[in-house]
Amino acid sequence: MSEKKKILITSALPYVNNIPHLGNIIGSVLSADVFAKYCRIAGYETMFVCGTDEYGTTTVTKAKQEGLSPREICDKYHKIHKEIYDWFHIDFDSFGRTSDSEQTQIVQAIFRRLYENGYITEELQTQPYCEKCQMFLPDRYIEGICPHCGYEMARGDQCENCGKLLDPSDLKNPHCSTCGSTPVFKETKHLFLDLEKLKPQLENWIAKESVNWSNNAVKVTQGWLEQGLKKRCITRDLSWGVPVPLEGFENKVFYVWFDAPIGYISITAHNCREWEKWWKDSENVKLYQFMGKDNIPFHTVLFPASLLGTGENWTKLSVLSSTEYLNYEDLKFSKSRGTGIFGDQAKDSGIESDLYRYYLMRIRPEKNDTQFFWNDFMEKANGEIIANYGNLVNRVLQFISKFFDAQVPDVKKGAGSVFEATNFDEKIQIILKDFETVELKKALIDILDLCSGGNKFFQDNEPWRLIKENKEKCAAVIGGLFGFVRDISILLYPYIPAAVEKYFKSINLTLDELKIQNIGNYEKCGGLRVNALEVLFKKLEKEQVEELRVRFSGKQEKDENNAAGFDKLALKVGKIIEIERHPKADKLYVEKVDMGNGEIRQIVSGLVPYFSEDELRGKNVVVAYNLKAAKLRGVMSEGMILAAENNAGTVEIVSPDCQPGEWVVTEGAVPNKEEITVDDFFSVPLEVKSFQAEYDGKVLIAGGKTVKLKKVADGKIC
Ligand code: B3M
Ligand code: ZN
Repeated sequence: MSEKKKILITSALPYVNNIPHLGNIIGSVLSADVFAKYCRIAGYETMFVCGTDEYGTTTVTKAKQEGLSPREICDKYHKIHKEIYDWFHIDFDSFGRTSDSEQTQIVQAIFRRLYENGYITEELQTQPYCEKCQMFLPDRYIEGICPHCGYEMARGDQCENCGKLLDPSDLKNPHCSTCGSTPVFKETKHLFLDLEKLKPQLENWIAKESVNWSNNAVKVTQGWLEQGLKKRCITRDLSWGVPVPLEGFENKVFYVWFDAPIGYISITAHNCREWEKWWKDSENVKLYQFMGKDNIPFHTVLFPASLLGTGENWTKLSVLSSTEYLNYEDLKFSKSRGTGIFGDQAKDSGIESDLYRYYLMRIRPEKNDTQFFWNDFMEKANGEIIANYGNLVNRVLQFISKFFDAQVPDVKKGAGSVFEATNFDEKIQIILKDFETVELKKALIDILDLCSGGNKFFQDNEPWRLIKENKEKCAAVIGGLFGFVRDISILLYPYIPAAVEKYFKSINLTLDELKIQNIGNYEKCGGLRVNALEVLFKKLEKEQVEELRVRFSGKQEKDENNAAGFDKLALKVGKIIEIERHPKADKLYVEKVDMGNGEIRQIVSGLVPYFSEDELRGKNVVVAYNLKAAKLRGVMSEGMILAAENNAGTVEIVSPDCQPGEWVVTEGAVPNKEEITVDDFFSVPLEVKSFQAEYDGKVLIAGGKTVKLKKVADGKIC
């Protein structure tokens, strides 16, 4: 993988005040763990660091809510995090906390260097102050309209929609996210990291390193640079944080995103006296960082800028592996709504962690958002890892127990062996390359693909027949398969460590043998004794999965009632083919809409104030299809065209990207055949959230694709 010998791996530090859900887990800790496990068995000197991100306003708020001190809340949740990761078999070399004393020392030391080197400036800043809440509003606590993309709920620190970094004063129409009132802007003294001055160094560094970053990381970073690097405020009016070691700043702490990435360093230092051999040796250490996409710019711009500015030899990001989002049964994970599975619930679900690990890695959201579906989970767990790998292990070991006295025949690689039949050597090279380039989902798929070849070989060679006809040949077939399965197991270890450890135990190999370099080396195999095999995995049962799906699908009753609401509707995609002004009404158009399957409908709509005829002609629209036809100012209208509108009065036609004639539904819903009235229609609340059309938290789908808006981020549809 690298000229560099030492591999340093970090996964984004989870905020301490939340219980992580499966989406958080796949996004950073699990992906990083799979890679770390690979690095260890590949013989690299490896350090895998993570911990809880404990400072900042959210912690203070959470502590208030639970009637505890910030310290107590951190103690409580740190423990919960740790237990969850232990259950998932995440093996950190160091799992720490950003509130440890090493953090204060190292953050302050880095700050002092930046200060001495002239990269820190002091400025009077006008900052939003909420008079009702009586506090300066931290960036995340102020919401408003993003000046770049118009997203309505952009936070003061960053726009979730376009990813741009913001300053609270950039927001249009700002308001306090706690009480909703409009803040006043007051003066207060703050420290800034001078990114402008660091720009040449930073750009140089990015140009050199970004070749190893995932696509979304390169894009996000480029966006930042294009936006221009401005001075960035690194202090806050708060007491829960790393104190600012400068006169006049006694009541302030460092901004949590200034200190959090330094947490990787301090957490290493907390558990390892020689931490500098990891963090101050950029020549010999290669740093891999895993995170969800919303964390990218902090790792590609801010953190490196802080390190570069010290002028010291800090180890900096080399390979960045970021993920998109994981959704849950078409919904977003939501603690408050009880939607989705959270780490503690996975632990209590009765399903082994290996199966979660397998499924999550199998659907890892690498290029697009992906979805956790219970049925898919069951199909992939039972049908892939259990039916393919589990099955081959069983067949081979049982055969050896039964026909070879539980003693493994010699493993030979030559002609006629499973190795030849599956093109083993070549495939192994591909898989190792997948690992080295952190293509963790692809590696998994490639391993299972190779494994299927082993099953096919078993089947084709009919050892149950051979054992009677040609024992010697049978021994060769089975010996080869034994070696093959052992190697597949080594490769699968990073994904399903518990099962592979059980397997190693049953073939009487120690875990020291679990090494990539042993692949292809079968000296120790022939003659091994095979124990009775423990069950590697428990299959998922239909009833069990159904029960869990119901248990974790959020507020059931509410969903069912509301589902009846959506069931009233029949929404269909059409395309406007002709449009003219209503002869008698200023605000109305009369459109001819192609509804697919040769059907043309005439619809009257009140869109004149918002769109020109040219803007609408040829456009896809969603039509309320089962609406009772009615005359509007004397012209017959057979349906209604759906538009979205936000609070600011922006109107946008809902325009799915698919063929006319497609139904617009939520997962599992069936269009209604009965006619409905306009009142019925308006009683079903359709909304836009984060640019997606939704009904009660479920996204609308047309032609297999989520229905998305471009201008209206949040609002109503009618
Ligand atoms: N705690 C954000 C998050 O958990 C933040 C990451 C810090 S990484 C240094 O998504
Ligand atoms: Zn934006």
